[in-house]
Amino acid sequence: MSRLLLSRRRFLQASAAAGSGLLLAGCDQFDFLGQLDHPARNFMEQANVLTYNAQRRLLGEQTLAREYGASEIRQGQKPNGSTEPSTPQYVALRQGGFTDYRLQVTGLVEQPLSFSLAELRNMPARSQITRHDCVEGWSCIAKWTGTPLGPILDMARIKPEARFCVYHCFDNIERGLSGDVFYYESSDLVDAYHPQSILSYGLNEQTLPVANGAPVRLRIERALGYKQPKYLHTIELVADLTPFGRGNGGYWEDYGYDWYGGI
Ligand SMILES: Nc1nc2c(c(=O)[nH]1)N[C@H]1C(S)=C(S)[C@@H](COP(=O)(O)O)O[C@H]1N2
Ligand SMILES: [Mo]
Repeated sequence: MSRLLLSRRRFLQASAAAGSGLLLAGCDQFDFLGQLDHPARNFMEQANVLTYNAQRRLLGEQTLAREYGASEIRQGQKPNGSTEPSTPQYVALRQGGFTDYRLQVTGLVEQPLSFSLAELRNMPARSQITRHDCVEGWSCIAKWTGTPLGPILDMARIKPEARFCVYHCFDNIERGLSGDVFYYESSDLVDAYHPQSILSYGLNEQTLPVANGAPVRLRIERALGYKQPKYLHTIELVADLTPFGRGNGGYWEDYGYDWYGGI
């Protein structure tokens, strides 16, 4: 079912439940949406009456990825994939201690934004000890520190037609005769607004190392390793993922991995 479609009545019921301290039990109560010709679904497809912001606030708080204690951090975060981007742009930024780095928020927003690393570090921070699961079959528990993505998207004022964030990275993971292929990823807005989705600049109490994505990498804690883009430079709000890469929403998705990639 689509997690972004809710009728106003259902939404208000759910809001009241959330407001009174009741937890929403997953999506089960909205399961009628899975029935293709259900009148409620047909109604809702036409009646896009809610602001996306309000939906995301509510639904984004559904389930947290498990968090661990400090004693459960048993090893460093194993670097994987790109570990040392070699594009001139990245090399120059790195040599300058990332003082010229800017994170851009672009696309379907009323207010495009750009943040320096210092500005990101001065925003409200969150730390979380979580487990990173790579599809190659290894896991690491690590402490990630960063600023939540949701408030940044609010500052940019997302347009109603925006449905996904595309995360553009500095590393040319493939260098071919037909040009460079840069790592990219994407998520829906529920995952973007999830309280554990942070723009991470700290790892295990240290500055995020280059091998793990310096200066900024996104954590989307309910997703697998390949959904954790390193070397992030631009967050682009879009309505459609098909124009990017080969159209499947991410570098590894273009090789057949699942787009949602949940753990
Ligand atoms: N930009 C970029 N992000 C990336 C990758 C990459 O190669 N480039 N690899 C992904 C994969 S498959 C994994 S498992 C994790 C590895 O993160 P780590 O090096 O911090 O362990 O980053 C993900 N994000
Ligand atoms: Mo991975």
